[in-house]
Amino acid sequence: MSSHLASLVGLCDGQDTPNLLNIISNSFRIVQRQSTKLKSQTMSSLKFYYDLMSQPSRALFIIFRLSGMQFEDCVVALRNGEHLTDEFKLNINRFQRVPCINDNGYKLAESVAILRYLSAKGEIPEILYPKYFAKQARVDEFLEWQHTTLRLTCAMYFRTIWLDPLLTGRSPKEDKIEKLRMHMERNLDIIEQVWLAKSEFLTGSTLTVADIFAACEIEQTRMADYDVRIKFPKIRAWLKRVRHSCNPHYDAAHAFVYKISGTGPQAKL
Ligand SMILES: N[C@@H](CCC(=O)N[C@@H](CS)C(=O)NCC(=O)O)C(=O)O
Repeated sequence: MSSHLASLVGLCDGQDTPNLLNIISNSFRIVQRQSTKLKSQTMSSLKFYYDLMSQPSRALFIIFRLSGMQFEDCVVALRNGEHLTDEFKLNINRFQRVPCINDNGYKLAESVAILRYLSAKGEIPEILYPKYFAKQARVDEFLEWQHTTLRLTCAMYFRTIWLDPLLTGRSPKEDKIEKLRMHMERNLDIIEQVWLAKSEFLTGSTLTVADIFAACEIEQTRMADYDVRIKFPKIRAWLKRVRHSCNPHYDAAHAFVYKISGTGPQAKL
């Protein structure tokens, strides 16, 4: 068990916490072993700092792998507080978050900025992030929209129901859960009714980075035992298409999420 997480757990009295933490630690060991294997195959001047527990990290991980990009795998264990050190702040990311990159000395944070930077460098295939301005703007429209809507509400739901109780040993009140669920479902409904109204993917007939960012946010709610498939049949079918289009990288990125939630990609939650 990590010392950072263990010290947080020292503050709480939840009965199930140690077991859950063991599962988490074991899962991370497996994912990290896979990452280390990858590292030896992909030494390059682009360093990619990420944690597969983080939704935007997973999105970039999938996009980089689909793009066939060479990058050096730099796993940052958020659970150990590795991003909270002065060294990380000074040398890796002054905002102390993941994902971030160091491209031959050029440091950059913020997943969408990283995506646009690498696209401008010609690293991201046009099919995933279009170059034609009107098509690109449609994908950008989604990327701008999602921050304060889909991402915010799914992340709050996950955090309140899964992460905070793990760290504090206290469960959220029912009315709070209900309110967060309503906010999240309002945005899931917009995905279903607006973004997926006329097309197979969010911004058209083919997969783009918009779908990958969105899917990674929605997948996170599995860990809070939320089954998006029950109320949202279009999202259910779309998630299958996204996974199919991105695999094997989608499942590699979500191995930890599947493990923690106890749900494989095919499973009903
Ligand atoms: N807007 C940022 C979000 C980055 C972010 O919030 N990362 C989280 C993980 S999903 C993080 O590093 N959290 C660490 C912390 O807050 O201490 C992006 O899209 O890259």
